[in-house]
Amino acid sequence: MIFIGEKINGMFSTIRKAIEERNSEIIIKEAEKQLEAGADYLDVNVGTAKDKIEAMKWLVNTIQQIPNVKLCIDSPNAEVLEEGIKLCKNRPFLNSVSAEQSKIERIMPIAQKYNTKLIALAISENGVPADSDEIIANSAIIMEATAEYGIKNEDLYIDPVVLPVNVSQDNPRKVLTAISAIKELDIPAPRTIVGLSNISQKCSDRKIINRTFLAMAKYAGLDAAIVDACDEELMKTNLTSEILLNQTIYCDSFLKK
Ligand code: THG
Repeated sequence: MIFIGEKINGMFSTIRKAIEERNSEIIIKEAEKQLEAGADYLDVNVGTAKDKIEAMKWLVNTIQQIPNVKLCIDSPNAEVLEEGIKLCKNRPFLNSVSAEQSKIERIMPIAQKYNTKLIALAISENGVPADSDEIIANSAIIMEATAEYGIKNEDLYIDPVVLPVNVSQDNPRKVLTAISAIKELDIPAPRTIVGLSNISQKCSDRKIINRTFLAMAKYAGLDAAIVDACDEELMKTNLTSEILLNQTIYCDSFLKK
């Protein structure tokens, strides 16, 4: 399972302020905290920053003061994505393309040119999918395009798009069904990813919702997740799930990883 730490995101007020003030100390501290907690990659999203390209370049360079850090460059804007990716020393995730033709044409060439791993949202011109069949249909559109651009299934991470359970209670089950189905679309299968914390936005008892859904999604075949890596109980849920799914060998110290 690949974990991508979610915290370097202008959506968080402390990070938004740190980006505005170009306060590298706060950014590096937040990055290191996530890495120590077990994040494999760090999501980098400038949020609503004014000059998004300059903000992204500054963020990437700042975080890369940490040796060997791996990044997931997150933006809806192709130019912001490309400028961030250009600066990455290790092979990054590009987050994200979608099944929309305009996104495919603009963003897949960037993934191809810089040989990134690619996250693709299962969103089409019709918006967020209404059901698991539509997630799968959008995944097929994405896979046809990645095949054209020579992007391997092993480097493609399809995101079925997780919505908050308080506004869309039937979404989690649709996402779980879609994750299993996506893994059957080709051999080798494309990979799957979710933004885990989306599921509990504006809910109470957020963390138990996140943890429970992670366990369920892992059974469905989830390969990667953008998460709050600093939630220790979430990381324990992950290790326990891997024991119960017989993906790691049980030993009495299975939580002491
Ligand atoms: N898929 C992909 N990328 C993504 C997402 C996704 N990137 C962004 C997001 N979703 C994943 N990252 C977060 C980061 C924070 C939160 C949720 C997902 C979050 N933030 C608090 C909130 O909205 O309530 C902010 C709280 C605060 O301000 O402190 O929950 O789905 N590919």
